[in-house]
Amino acid sequence: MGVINVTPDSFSDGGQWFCADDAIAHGLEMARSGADIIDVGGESTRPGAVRISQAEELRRIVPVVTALAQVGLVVSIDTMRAPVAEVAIGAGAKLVNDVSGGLADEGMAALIASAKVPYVVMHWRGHSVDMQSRAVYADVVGEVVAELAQRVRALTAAGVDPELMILDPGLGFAKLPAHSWALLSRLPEISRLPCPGAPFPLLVGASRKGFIARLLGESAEHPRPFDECDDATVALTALAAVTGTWCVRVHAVPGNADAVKIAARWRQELSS
Ligand code: PMM
Repeated sequence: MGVINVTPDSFSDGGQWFCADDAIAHGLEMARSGADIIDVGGESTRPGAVRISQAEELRRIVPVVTALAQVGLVVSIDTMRAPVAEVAIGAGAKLVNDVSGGLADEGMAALIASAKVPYVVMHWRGHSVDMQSRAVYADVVGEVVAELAQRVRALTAAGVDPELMILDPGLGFAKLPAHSWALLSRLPEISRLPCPGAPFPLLVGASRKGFIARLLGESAEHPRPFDECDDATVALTALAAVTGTWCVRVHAVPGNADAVKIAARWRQELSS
């Protein structure tokens, strides 16, 4: 999954694709480089980000979703708002990526239940403005599994087909670096959530995140710049894909597409 943040302020690629024409060209380029899905988002979720209006979110995403869907690409809409997801589906989006797992908008479950599209349910503890104050865990993997299981049950009760749910541990969202590393090292436990529908496909969004930048930087005060974290992202992609992760959400597609192919060949050998 290749990412396009049509935002002026995302931490990883903020401003680069804010103009619709640039965003569309980038989506086409990522598809040529091997992305199977193009994830279009209009609202930044970097730690501390303040929400934008629904009208502004729609203004940003509609031309990009429309143009990429029109040429036959599989487009995912990265939104927490049901009305934005609905417009995007009308414009051709085939998947909804909701970083709040349905918690930010009580209308989301009903929309997904009726639209019957694949739905990414990410682990989330609240809006970006103060989410890092909620990064408090005694057992991060156990708590993320329990909280995702709660979301899966609530969404299923609201009519969402569990067969269409994709789970995501929400790396960096109300997580300190140690939490993200613990979750990455135990991905299969998240997939095997104790709910009807398990094992669930997993989506992992590690690309250019702060926990990688901090590991590779000279010191905690000097993290590696985000756009110099792409090789490390490729390494994580290979590790996640080898454990059976369904999808990785990344900014720089070519190296990650190669890593996914390598991991698929590795898994073929393991199962033969
Ligand atoms: N991370 C970001 C935005 N959307 N969606 C999913 N499903 N998982 C993620 O980890 C995720 C996401 C924030 O990162 P960005 O600013 O680099 O897009």
